[in-house]
This record gives sequence, structure tokens and C-alpha cells, in this order.
Amino acid sequence: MTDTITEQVEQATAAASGAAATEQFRSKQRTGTADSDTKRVDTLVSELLTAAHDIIRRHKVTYAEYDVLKSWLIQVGEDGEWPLFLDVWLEHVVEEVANENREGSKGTIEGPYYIPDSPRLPAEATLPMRDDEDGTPLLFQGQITSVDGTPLAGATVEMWHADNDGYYSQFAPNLPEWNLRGTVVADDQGNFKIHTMEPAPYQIPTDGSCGRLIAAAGWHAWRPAHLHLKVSAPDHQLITTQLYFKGGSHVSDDIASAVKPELILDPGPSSDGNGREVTYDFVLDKA
Ligand code: MBD
Ligand code: FE
Repeated sequence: MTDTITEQVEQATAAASGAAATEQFRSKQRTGTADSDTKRVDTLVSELLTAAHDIIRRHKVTYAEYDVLKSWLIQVGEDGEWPLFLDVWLEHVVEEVANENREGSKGTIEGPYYIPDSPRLPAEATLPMRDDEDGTPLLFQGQITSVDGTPLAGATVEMWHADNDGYYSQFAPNLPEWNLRGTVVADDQGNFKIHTMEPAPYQIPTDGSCGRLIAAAGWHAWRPAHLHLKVSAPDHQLITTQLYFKGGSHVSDDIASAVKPELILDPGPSSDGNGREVTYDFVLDKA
């Protein structure tokens, strides 16, 4: 017998976070269903295939490359990385088209790591976090109004973000279930104050299929540090958005192409001397 203590520490892997994201997507109810008729399916799929055929002809794609594509596509599914792949490389255009007629605050992509029904918190609240949560404290505050300027009582701000190591609760091991996730209910003037920790830049998993693609193409895997938000109020359209930090790494070369100039925060020193604070107001379109 030896007195060696072997400790099994569960590691974050692409396949585990991919499996969780796939599971989460399957259980999600987005409002509205796609009732595309055969004509629309024919149009969309035919045009997608024609675009692929053109690329094959133009670049004389070989059988060896075709087989690499086939095995990579199979592996994306096995790794559970379809949510990650689609949200990183396609969702930004779906979001652009979906919200092109909005007058209120800008939205951007949801990404693969949203979980509904996070703990409900009062208008001034601290997101659930560990006692020794790492990072710089951030006070994020603001007001939610309608496009006509009316303050929206009973509005909610759902916030979720990665920790200082770039991990999202429920998608990485060893984190409390609702770490850095909460639903803040604004006061009767639509005001909210959320205390959290500034997130760090986020690298998408490099040890799965998306990581292999990034390495093979000579890209980088980074997203700028970001807060995810869903803001809603009775009789108004929900906004799904993200906010970034001025001067932060990868604000101008986000792998997911989800940064817009209106979404960049510039926090100042906190009035209590502890960390930083910023005010950002949301304007919601009527339903
Ligand atoms: C993320 O945290 C994210 O927001 C997106 C869009 C893709 C991968 C990870
Ligand atoms: Fe994210």
C-alpha cells in the first residue's frame, strides 16, 4: 500500500459541454414554430446545395477533402457541437434578419449556454456566486423603458455569463448550478441594479470538432468578455442581447461576429471603490 492520495478532478471537455448544450437545446421551447411549406423547404435547401456545388466546382474539391468533410460532420454530432457550431458561425445572420425592423435596443445572438428559469431576484441583487468568486466586481445598472419613453414596471433582466476562467455553470463541471445566472425583477420604474463579477474573454472549447476546424483553418477561438441578457416586459418584445467591454481583447475580432458598436460598455470606477460600475438602459419595442 502507498499513502498516495489520488484525486479525480473532473475536467471541462468539449464533448461534455457539447452534450449539455445539445440536451438544453432539445428541451427548449422557442415561441413560434417553423411551419415552412414544401415550396420554402425546396427553395432554401436547393439554394444551399447549389452554393455548395459551386464551391466544389470552383475549388476542384477532391475525394480526400470530401471524406474529411464527411468524417468531420459525423464527429460534430458525436461531440454534441452542433449548437456551438451553428451559434458561432450562423446565428448572427439569423438574428440580424429577425430583428432588422426593431426601433429599441440592439440585440445579438443567444449562443448555446442560456438556461431558462434562473433564480428570481429583487431589483437590486447580486447574482448567485461562490463565496470566493474570482474577478473584478461589476455593478451593472439601468432602466427599462418602452420606445415611447414609458418606464416598464415588472420588466425582468435575465443575465448569464462565464466566470473568470471562462466557464458557464451547467456546461462545465464543479460549478454551483446557478452560478452567475439570475432573473432580476425591475422596480415599478423599470430600474435594476445587478452586482456581479466582470467576465473574462471566452475561448470556445479547443478539444472538440469546432476546435479542430479552427486549428485547421488557422483561426482563433476567442470571443470578447461578454454579459448575456434577455430583457422582457409585459406587452413588449423580448430582447436577447450581449454586452461587451471597451478596450477588451477580441472586441473587434469576435469568432461569433456578434459585437455591435451599441453593445460596448465603458465602465468607470465604482462609487464604493470596489470594482467598476456602468449604466445601460434598455428600450423595448411594443409587442
Ligand atoms: C459563448 O459563450 C457564446 O456566447 C457563443 C455565442 C458561442 C460560444 C460560447
Ligand atoms: Fe457566451
